[in-house]
Amino acid sequence: ASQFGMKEALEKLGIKTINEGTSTGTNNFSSGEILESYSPVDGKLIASVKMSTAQDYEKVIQTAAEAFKTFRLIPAPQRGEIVRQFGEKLRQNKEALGKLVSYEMGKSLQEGFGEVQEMIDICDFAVGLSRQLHGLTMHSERPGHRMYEQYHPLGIVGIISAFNFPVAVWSWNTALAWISGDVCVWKPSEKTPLCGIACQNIIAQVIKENNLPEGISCLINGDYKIGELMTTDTRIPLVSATGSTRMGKIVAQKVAGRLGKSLLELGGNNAIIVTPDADIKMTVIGAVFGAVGTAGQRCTSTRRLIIHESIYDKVKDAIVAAYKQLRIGNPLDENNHVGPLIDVHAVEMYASALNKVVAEGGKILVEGGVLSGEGYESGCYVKPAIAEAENSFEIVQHETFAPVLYLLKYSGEVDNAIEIQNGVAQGLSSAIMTNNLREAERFLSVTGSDCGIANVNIGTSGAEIGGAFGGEKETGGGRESGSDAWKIYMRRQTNTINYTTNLPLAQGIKFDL
Ligand code: UN1
Repeated sequence: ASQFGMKEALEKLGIKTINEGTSTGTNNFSSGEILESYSPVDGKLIASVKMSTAQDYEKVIQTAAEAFKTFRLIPAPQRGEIVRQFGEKLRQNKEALGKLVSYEMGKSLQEGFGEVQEMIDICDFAVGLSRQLHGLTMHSERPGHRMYEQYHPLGIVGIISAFNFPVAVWSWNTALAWISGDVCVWKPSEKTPLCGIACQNIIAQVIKENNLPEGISCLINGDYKIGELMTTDTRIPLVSATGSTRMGKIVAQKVAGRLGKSLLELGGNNAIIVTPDADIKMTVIGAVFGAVGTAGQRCTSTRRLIIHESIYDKVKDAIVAAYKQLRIGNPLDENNHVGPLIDVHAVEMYASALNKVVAEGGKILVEGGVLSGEGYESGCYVKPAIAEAENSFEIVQHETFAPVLYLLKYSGEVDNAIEIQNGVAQGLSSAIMTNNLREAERFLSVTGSDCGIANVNIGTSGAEIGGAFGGEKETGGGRESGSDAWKIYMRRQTNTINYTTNLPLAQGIKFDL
């Protein structure tokens, strides 16, 4: 792991050969088995992590619960100051952490840095928000009464995150949870445990420097079984989970079974509608980055292009030509556009999707394939592929976490394209490329896109942190990050205060003693 100053990056982030996977800020409790983290970039072992046992988990939850008792008493703007310091530390560690993200997960170095930038951005957002956690005041129907609502801290927030955004998604949750007065327990993906260790090391410094209670930020590492402890634990009022729809359905049912709250960010099947009025140059950039960025492993990746028949061939030719320019290889080398998939299992899913689309009658326009030879030793590098398909194909209805783009054709009005776009089980992100105001407004209207994110003249991925992030239908319905997403991290209380010497009842009810 000596390439591109990786050794220095790991040192700066406090990554050792064997790391403690169970941590409550500065103390470690790990007593489980060893989890090895191999890089999809070169197939080499980066470092190992001691996983958490059920007993370790119990210690973590007790420490978190203890920390909550004092952390909730710290005024919100002072909690904001902690998040501000965390953002500063992220700025100082941006290069190292971005590199680790790129090396452990496989996304391009630029995207690794971009992910850390998202963390910094959410910290800035949360700092301002820490002075604005306000509810409303209402007019009471009774004289001499006042009504208002306030938001109180919720408690322990459980965070289950995915490999594809191994650091940012955690920070979207923690930055808001911390200013809200909550404490967090994080289970990172087993595929990117070192990113979890690195983040925990950074926040642990902030916690220590501020003499804050142990347990504001806790880390557990392990497989789904350790995650399951969180979903069934009544001491965790909110579980925020990012990952597949399959995983989300299990988490949702477990958490709902105890009437807990869950925040779900699940699969997408995101499309760009390309209308006759689209700017073709912009369409190509948006579609190609959307489809091959992060090697197609964003939940917001572009999976389908829905192109009007009148410009179909033109758009198809331009996109196919752009794919010929793509350089696939080591993501730490900034000359490359596309890095590896996360592991060989993901490669199998990719290959099987390509077989399926052909079996269902699709036509391959840009051939896929697994790359081998020098620089591709990890076996995780694949060629981004394009297939002509029908929206009704089983495989098109399915989210394949890989760079496979389906071209679909529509005719007539934009409504027909919207129908195709909405005709999937998922509802995360969507976009339209058009210079026609009527089409754009139609797409954004009540009969338009049914997704949580609907963009005009930009692609489906790359959301800014200022907006609420999430989607409908099988995407799970949760909203993270900006806007008023903070509200789920707090409990709302309605207060009615009587400042008279009488006790009138609401709804005019008389009750004389
Ligand atoms: C995800 O893929 O889980 O919109 C999150 C984007 C990023 C976040 C993606 N800001 O592409």
